[in-house]
Amino acid sequence: HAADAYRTDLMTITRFVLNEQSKYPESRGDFSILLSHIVLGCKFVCSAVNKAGLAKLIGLAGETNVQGEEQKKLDVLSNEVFVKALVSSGRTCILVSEEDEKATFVEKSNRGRYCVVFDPLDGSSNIDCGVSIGTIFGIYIVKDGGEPALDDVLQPGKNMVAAGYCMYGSSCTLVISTGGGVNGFTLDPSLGEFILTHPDIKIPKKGKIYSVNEGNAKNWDGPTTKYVEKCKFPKDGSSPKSLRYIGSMVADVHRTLLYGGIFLYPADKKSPNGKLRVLYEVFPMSFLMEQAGGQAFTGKQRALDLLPSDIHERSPIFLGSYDDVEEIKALYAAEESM
Ligand code: P6P
Repeated sequence: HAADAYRTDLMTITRFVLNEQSKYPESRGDFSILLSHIVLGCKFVCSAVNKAGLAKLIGLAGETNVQGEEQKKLDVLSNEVFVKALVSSGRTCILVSEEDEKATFVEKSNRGRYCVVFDPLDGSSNIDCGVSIGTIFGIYIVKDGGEPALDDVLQPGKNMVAAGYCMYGSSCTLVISTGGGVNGFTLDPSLGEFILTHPDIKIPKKGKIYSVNEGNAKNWDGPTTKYVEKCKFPKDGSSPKSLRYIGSMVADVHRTLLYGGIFLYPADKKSPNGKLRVLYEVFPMSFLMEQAGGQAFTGKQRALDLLPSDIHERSPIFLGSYDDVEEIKALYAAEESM
């Protein structure tokens, strides 16, 4: 049974992806090589995050990133590690990082077919208090012919070939989809390997949790206000939903994926496009939710249909259990028809 399999028949992420890729006879193993470099980055960040308190890596590096936020040393470190790992894989041609204003175009001699969009350390404002943080990534294949250009990464999320996140918490968990469902792997530090621990994750069709920053309630629009009201004061006699909000997207989304419910970062009067970034927060998490049987909505459309025009563009996002997202879609549709 599972314990024996764990001891003798280790399903590592490398082996798992090789199995997946063997379904595509034309695949040349490039994706597996790319993924092994992403995994290397995650292992490094996991180790650095765990040692942060000891190594005094915590605290401001004094620099600010393109978002104008104070960068913590771990942000800087994580970004550098991922960029170097991805370039050295020889399988990438464009990189977009939350930490870098401009996209990185890999020089010709070391180029591959993949474009990786990533947030190397999302939720970094939580580093100092030990709340789980994470790396989020999405992968596109460069459009045919021609020199790599920005429109190779300004594609709708539905064109991603893979997406995932690595959560640095009580354990280091990597959740990924290559289009055939969602699987979770946990790092065994004694082996230095990610082992399959959450095969074929499916999100419950409906959940009992809503996850939103209620502190923004004053600025919400009508449908969001109505929906949250419904969560707290259900009119159909059902029990109110519980509120769980960690303020670290990877942690909030991971709980939503496993337990069900809905995660919301709505637009508001102050931020008409919400706060979360399309390419490396909204798209990867929406991709995973759909692959796990849930859905993701921007308030106007299916999140993965969105066509971004800027690499750091933001969008409102409502994602999670299929039925819960349906409810907020109905409220926005009703508003549309008024
Ligand atoms: P707020 C963290 O800074 C982050 O980018 C996401 O990880 C998280 O979901 C969101 O911002 C939290 O934002 O405005 O609720 O603090």
